[in-house]
Amino acid sequence: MSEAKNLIPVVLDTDCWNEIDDQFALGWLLRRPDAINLLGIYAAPFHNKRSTGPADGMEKSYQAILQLIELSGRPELEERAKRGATRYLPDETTPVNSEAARDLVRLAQQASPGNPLTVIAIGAITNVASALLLAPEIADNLRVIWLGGHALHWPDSREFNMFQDIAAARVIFRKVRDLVQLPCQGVVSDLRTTRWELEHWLKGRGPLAHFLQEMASEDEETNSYGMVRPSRPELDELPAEERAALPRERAWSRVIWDIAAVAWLLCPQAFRSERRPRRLPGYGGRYEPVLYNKQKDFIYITNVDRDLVFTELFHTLADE
Ligand SMILES: [Ca+2]
Repeated sequence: MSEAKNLIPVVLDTDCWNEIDDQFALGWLLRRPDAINLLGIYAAPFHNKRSTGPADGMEKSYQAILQLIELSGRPELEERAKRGATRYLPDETTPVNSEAARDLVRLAQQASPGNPLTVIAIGAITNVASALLLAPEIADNLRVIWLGGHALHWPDSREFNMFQDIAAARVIFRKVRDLVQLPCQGVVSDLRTTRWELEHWLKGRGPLAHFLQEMASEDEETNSYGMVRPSRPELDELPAEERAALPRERAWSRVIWDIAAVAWLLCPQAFRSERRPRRLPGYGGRYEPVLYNKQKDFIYITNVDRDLVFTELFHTLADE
């Protein structure tokens, strides 16, 4: 029990099935029981081509969370996975009640401003906003690390996690005292990796690492970058006319966005940040003018060193 005193109490809020990056982030947390006390893993709603709507996206994310827990050999965490919202916030004052939101309220009520609960949020932030609307008194007991929106110098703020539920994002920016924002385009977009790097570090290096490598390699988006071509030895054996008919191979790399939020906690030396006055995410796809109130600043990430982050991530995911 004394060991638990040194662990960071964390919950993760994740749209785990929306693409391939959430699984890397969750896998990273699951592989650090020496540092993280993962108290809750919440499924967030999402709607893109991998779901038929927010409810379906949430359910698929819940199933993906359970799969990762199993692959990581941490069955004791299964009961900490919770289903989240089946819709986005209808407005900025009405919560979407869910098992996840209620669990977050419960855990946050056990925390305090001096010993806050860290919330890593890597999807539309509906569940966290709903908890704050259900129990406004928990606001000062949370430290929220959110991957959402774009950099302030980017032409707009129409980022997937943000635009799906702008009302929720505004609740977070208004109410959370201790807030870290990791902007996607312009900052986190530096976190690119390649097929070759993933194979080198993860292939055959344990069930979780191997799963993540295969998932990334077989993903439709990855293949759209030109990975459908045969590898070099197979290519050389093809008749010249078949080789000539293949599409031109492209260089490619891919951003693994969501690992940034975990890295902020476990690899802070990779980041530069500054305290800035808050600007609410606007409904028109831009940040609004500066909001001056008692919670007037937040931690805004300006740079990330991708080599430091991926070194830490790969060493953690792979069996040595
Ligand atoms: Ca995500």
